[in-house]
Amino acid sequence: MQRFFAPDMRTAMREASRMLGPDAVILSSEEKADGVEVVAAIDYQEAPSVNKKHKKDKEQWLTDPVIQEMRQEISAMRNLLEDQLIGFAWQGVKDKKPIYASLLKRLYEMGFSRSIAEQLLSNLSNTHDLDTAWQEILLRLESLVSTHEDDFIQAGGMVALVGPTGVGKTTTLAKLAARYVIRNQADKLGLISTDAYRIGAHEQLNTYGKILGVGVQHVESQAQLDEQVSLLKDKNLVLFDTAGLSQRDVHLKEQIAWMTESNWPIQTLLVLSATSHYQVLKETIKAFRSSKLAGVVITKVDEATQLGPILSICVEEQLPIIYTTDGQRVPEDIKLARGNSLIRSAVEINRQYASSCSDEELAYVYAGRKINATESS
Ligand SMILES: Nc1nc2c(ncn2[C@@H]2O[C@H](COP(=O)(O)OP(=O)(O)O)[C@@H](O)[C@H]2O)c(=O)[nH]1
Ligand SMILES: [Mg+2]
Repeated sequence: MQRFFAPDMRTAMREASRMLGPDAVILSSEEKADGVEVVAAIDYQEAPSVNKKHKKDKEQWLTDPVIQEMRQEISAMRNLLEDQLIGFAWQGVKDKKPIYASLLKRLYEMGFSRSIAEQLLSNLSNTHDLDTAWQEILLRLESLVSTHEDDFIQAGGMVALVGPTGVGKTTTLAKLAARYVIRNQADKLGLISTDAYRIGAHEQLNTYGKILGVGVQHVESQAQLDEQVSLLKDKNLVLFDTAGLSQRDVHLKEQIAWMTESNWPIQTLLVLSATSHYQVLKETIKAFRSSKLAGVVITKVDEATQLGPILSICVEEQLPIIYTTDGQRVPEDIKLARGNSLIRSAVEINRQYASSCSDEELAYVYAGRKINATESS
């Protein structure tokens, strides 16, 4: 630490900088009768300890019971105020734009995410008649939902079904295999399973294979996969069944890598259950994105109480829907996905289950806040 005296501040600082270097810090300055006195230093160590002291004081202060009680009260007041504002905002929409509010309510009740509902409602050409506006929304929805024109597997190639456990991958694979065999020769189809983890997985697929007269190869490593695929080179279509591990499972990545990092042009279809919640679907897609998804198969449409979540996610993630399944029967319960029939089902399912959102729930969804698991975005 050093003192510098100069006729003015600028000269004092220049002098401090000349003597102590560019890292010099001014600690204090004092006006004197005939100039300025500056105290400067380098590597000044006091600042961190001052910060430490402040931090300690703050910690003590925060644990003070009186302060804690005040914090809780402020937080409760804030929540109350927010609740009221959210309620006012929704009430305002209902008063000013009743048709818009009714349409939004319908879309939320069907399980559509906030962003899709807003997209569907923006710049409607008719907002005076509920039914006309609703028809326009359904047409818009149909144009947003992307599907595949042809029967995906009939083009041949290598197609793997991936997705979480229990969504219906093996059953769907059996349905697809049967669909293929009905229209083509059984000896042009190959079946490979990479599901080495679940007890009974082999038997399940072997049984379907036997019924169809198609052999099933089970592989447990990338090398075995390469070997088996090369043995099936004369097949027109090779379908891969995969283990449905949890989307957080490390084995999943390994198994996806066998296919995506192999030299074979394997296309993947992500199998998603229509009964899953929006957030689960979102997380699943994130986990399987690396497998370069060609599209989605939606299963268990027969068990779903809403189709909004799955349709929203497919639109948001720009994933075409290839097939839908609506039952356990092999091979009957599988269809080519079609936008208009999916939307008809979504409306019908909503009518059947008549899930109804309370005004409070709607107000929260409208505000983009979660009241409970009903919000999707
Ligand atoms: N209701 C219904 N059940 C299905 C459908 N698809 C598959 N399942 C059933 O879901 C369960 C799990 O199917 P599975 O194919 O083993 O799933 P994986 O673990 O993904 O291979 C089985 O009981 C299937 O019969 C469907 O579209 N609707
Ligand atoms: Mg399976």
